[in-house]
Amino acid sequence: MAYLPVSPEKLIAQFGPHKNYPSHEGFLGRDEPDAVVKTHCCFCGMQCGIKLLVKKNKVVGFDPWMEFPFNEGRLCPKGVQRYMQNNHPDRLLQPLQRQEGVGFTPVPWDAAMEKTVSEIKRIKAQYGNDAFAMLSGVSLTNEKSYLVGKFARVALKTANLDYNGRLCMVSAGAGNKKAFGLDRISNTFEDLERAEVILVAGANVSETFPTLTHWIWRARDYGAKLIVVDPRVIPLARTADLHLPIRPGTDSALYGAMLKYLADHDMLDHDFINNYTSGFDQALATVKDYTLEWAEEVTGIEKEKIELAAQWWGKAATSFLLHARGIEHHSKGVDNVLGCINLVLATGRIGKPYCGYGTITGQGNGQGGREHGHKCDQLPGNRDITNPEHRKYISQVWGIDEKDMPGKGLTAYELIEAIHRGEVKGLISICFNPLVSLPNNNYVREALEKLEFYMCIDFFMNETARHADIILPGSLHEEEEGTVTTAEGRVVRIRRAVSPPGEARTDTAIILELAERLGAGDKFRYNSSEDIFNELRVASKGGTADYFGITYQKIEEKMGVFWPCPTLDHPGTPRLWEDKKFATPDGKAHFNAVAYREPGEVTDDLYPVVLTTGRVVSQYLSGTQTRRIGKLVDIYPEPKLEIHPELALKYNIHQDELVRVSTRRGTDEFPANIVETIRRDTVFLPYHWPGKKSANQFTPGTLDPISKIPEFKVCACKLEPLGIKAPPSQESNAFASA
Ligand SMILES: Nc1nc2c(c(=O)[nH]1)N[C@H]1C(S)=C(S)[C@@H](COP(=O)(O)OP(=O)(O)OC[C@H]3O[C@@H](n4cnc5c(=O)[nH]c(N)nc54)[C@H](O)[C@@H]3O)O[C@H]1N2
Ligand SMILES: Nc1nc2c(c(=O)[nH]1)N[C@H]1C(S)=C(S)[C@@H](COP(=O)(O)OP(=O)(O)OC[C@H]3O[C@@H](n4cnc5c(=O)[nH]c(N)nc54)[C@H](O)[C@@H]3O)O[C@H]1N2
Ligand code: SF4
Ligand SMILES: [Mo]
Repeated sequence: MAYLPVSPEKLIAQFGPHKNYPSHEGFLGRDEPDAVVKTHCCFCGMQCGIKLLVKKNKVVGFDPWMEFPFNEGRLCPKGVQRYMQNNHPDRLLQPLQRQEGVGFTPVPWDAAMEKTVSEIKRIKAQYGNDAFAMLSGVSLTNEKSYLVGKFARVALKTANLDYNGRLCMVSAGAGNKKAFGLDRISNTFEDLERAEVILVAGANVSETFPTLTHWIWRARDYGAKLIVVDPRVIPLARTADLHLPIRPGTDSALYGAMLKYLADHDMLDHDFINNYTSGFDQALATVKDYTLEWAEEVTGIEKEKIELAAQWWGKAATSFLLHARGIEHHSKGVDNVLGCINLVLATGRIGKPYCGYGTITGQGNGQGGREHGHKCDQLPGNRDITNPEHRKYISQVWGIDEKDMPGKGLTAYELIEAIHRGEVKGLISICFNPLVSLPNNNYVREALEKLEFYMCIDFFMNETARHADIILPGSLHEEEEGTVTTAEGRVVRIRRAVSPPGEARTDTAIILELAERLGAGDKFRYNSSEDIFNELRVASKGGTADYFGITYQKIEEKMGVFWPCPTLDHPGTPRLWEDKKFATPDGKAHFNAVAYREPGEVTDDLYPVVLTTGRVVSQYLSGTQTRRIGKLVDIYPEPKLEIHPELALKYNIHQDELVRVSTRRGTDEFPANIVETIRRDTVFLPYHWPGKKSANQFTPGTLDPISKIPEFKVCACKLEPLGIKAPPSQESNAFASA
């Protein structure tokens, strides 16, 4: 379903001048708020500016923050409902302990902490330090991401720390590091405005980054041509000049064929290729046989459309290429990203006004959270945990001996495999709901049951927490100071509007106390989030993600600062590569040879239909937060299987009929939603639900060999109609109490 962002002009037309529409000034129907706090939305990577209205230590509403440059007051359906989490009846207010035969019972903080710490010590003593693992998430601020990274290495002393960005941006990160030596979008979204061609690959922008749609439409108003690559006619594709309905899992074939076409028709920037890049000849040699006919065969896109896309891309003076999880959630995710980058480099359109490239970061702090060291292979500043120089520098900042710094650990899904093998026995998770979000979740559930001890820090009881021994009530976004880095690379301030209710504590306070009780308190002396940020600045200094020159005050004054920002007098870097000096060891941008390879699982006689998974506009990720907000549930109460009328006819499936979906990993039933907006050989299931409604009971544990991202976007399934109409959804009443 399309969501059209509301422009400030429209609001003013509808409600009159600012003071007349529901704001703190007019504040129709409510008391005056005690405070109005300028902060950012807690959900996606756009990090729209928002003003929260606070009354008696509760967030009671919001106001648009017109001056924040990216969204200029616009918000999407999730943004306008986010405040409903605060003061929600499901909020965890006390530590809980699971007791056999009883279930969860409240316990005092001291007992919950003591149990956790004694189990950590026992497991480490019995099985070794790496047998205790930690999983983290990038809804956490930069300060908390940094703190978790340090906590795991210095207090837990484990190598096995990873994070939910492993399911999200790692293919893009790995591709960007290979090509540019640095992992950030090249330009701000404002540079979309005068791009002549915009290519959007595997990004359902209007539903997943709704406020970004505005910048793409602005470009269209100036005459830009919009190309959308997606197996579905997503809302953005309905306003595109060219839609390429790709067969899932075949993107690198498309970009390879386009590269060959550019070379065959001499639509290359030779000066840029010769002077500022390496590897072009090899990249081109790899795709020498990728004709338009071959690409049509592999991708299922008519060759005329591929040719037109290549011509538009080749001839444009300015352009912007954006991609998201549609091309990245693959066992060839890094290849797909490199295929896109090759097209950008071949035409030399980067590092200039209106010439941009980048992945659209998914989670709220998906950008900052992938820079400051809670990945299994990373130290702060996007440093490498296996690099002796990097280890030495961070050990110095942390005041530890380098030989005590753990090495590279296992990635998120590999940790689940290690639990099955009996190598990992204990787990802490914060800000992650792996039972819903990891692939092959029946296998994940079995792993959780095998753990000897599991502790979860969250503000709601998520589905994974139901398998925990201890649950600690942590904090919402609006309950702590901090910073996040938006999808544009802009570091912005998150403001504390209220304090945690009941006995809930801030995430930071919980981690600091655990560190203290584990005997590492002397390494964790901070009086504020700003103290942590100031240490992060030093730790990032000299790394590729250099934040040293960014201070809380500077962010305040400039409404955000773009990294890299290496010195205090540096203004920050909204546009990368203007000097054409790339962050690779040789200073050049690297082409990479990308040979097309099939997805991990292809269709066959038993499983003849392609299944792909993703999102809807009103639900967020594993749904822990948005499935609790009534108005968002009402927009899309439960998962439906999108299927094309021709495929429905073939299997005799009717609208709203229950369809049994089976893959090699699971079987369950979903109502059919027959739509013409999807390929005839593909079905789509949104993934925001647990248990019987979960898409991840079907997805495989196949990983990209480099990024270790799971292949969420393609597997083989079979469909059987059950001849029964699906009962009306009970979701709104059953679940969402706000
Ligand atoms: N409403 C909402 N917004 C969100 C989120 C949310 O959960 N809900 N999550 C946030 C996060 S963390 C993320 S990562 C982003 C994700 O943002 P997106 O990547 O835009 O979201 P997805 O729905 O996962 O996938 C995007 C598109 O990929 C297409 N696709 C599937 N297979 C292929 C393929 O093989 N090739 C190509 N080219 N396309 C394919 C799907 O049809 C889908 O339209 O959204 C962020 N914003
Ligand atoms: N099939 C399929 N699976 C997918 C995807 C897909 O497209 N298809 N997409 C993948 C992607 S891109 C992503 S990003 C992952 C996301 O996977 P998850 O990280 O599991 O998703 P979330 O719902 O964000 O879970 C975060 C948990 O953290 C809690 N939380 C949020 N903010 C805070 C905070 O500030 N402090 C604390 N303590 N807790 C907090 C929430 O309440 C929630 O329980 O899912 C992946 N899984
Ligand atoms: S676009 Fe993203 S950041 Fe903006 S309001 Fe919606 S969910 Fe929040
Ligand atoms: Mo994500």
